[in-house]
Amino acid sequence: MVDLPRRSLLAGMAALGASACAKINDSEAAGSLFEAAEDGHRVLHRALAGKQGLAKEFTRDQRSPTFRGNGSVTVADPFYQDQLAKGFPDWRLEVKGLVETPLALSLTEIKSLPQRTQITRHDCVEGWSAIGEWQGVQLGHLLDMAKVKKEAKFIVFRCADLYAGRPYYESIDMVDAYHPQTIIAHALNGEALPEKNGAPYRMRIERQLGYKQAKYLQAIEAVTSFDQIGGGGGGLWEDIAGYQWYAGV
Ligand SMILES: Nc1nc2c(c(=O)[nH]1)N[C@H]1C(S)=C(S)[C@@H](COP(=O)(O)O)O[C@H]1N2
Ligand SMILES: [Mo]
Repeated sequence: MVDLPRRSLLAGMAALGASACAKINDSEAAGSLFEAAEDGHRVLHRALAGKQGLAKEFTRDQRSPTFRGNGSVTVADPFYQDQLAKGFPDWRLEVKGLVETPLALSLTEIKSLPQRTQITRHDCVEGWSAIGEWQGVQLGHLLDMAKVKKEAKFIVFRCADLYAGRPYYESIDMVDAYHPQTIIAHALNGEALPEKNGAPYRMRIERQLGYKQAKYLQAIEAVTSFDQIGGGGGGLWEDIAGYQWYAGV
């Protein structure tokens, strides 16, 4: 664990205590109490880990023999299936929203950018974990290429699949967006990303739980707020099951 000034940890704990107490007095605020606790979790997690603390990385021999597919394991869209069969020659990853230079990148272009490889553990809230080796480009690099505007507060990930009949999406803040282990992965264990794990790209945001790791990534959008996107919760699971938006591990 990163050594941190005791003051910031105490400040985090005070924020958690103060917001929780304020809400307990508010009898109709079950939802807000949940949010206050979540906010406290975020404050504490950041205080403990430091803004750029790294998730643990593993060795090659610690990798799981298989990395299961969970949630959507395929995309019904015929264009997707056609591209999958051909190796995604015409698939473009868009970087859009609050950027000065919108991008539409091919798989070849993504692979020609500086690469990062990381062996990390994925933790799903359903109660399983797996260790895999991911390779891809840092999200921060793409955001710099697109010249993300100062007013951007969140990055939204738009996916090609439907889950429970809705487009899968997720979002993170700018601290996680520029975290060195936040990459757009196109390879798993040295092979092209399999269909079940999100081909051609999936997010790896190593300080966050499984449902934040958006698969079948189609577009990256910089926004000031996600209130008007999907159900307004910042992600599909946040919308349909009340999962926490800040899912720090
Ligand atoms: N597009 C998309 N991304 C997704 C999901 C999904 O259903 N669709 N499921 C999430 C959940 S709950 C988990 S645990 C992981 C599963 O990743 P895996 O299929 O590589 O194991 O992907 C996450 N990202
Ligand atoms: Mo999950």
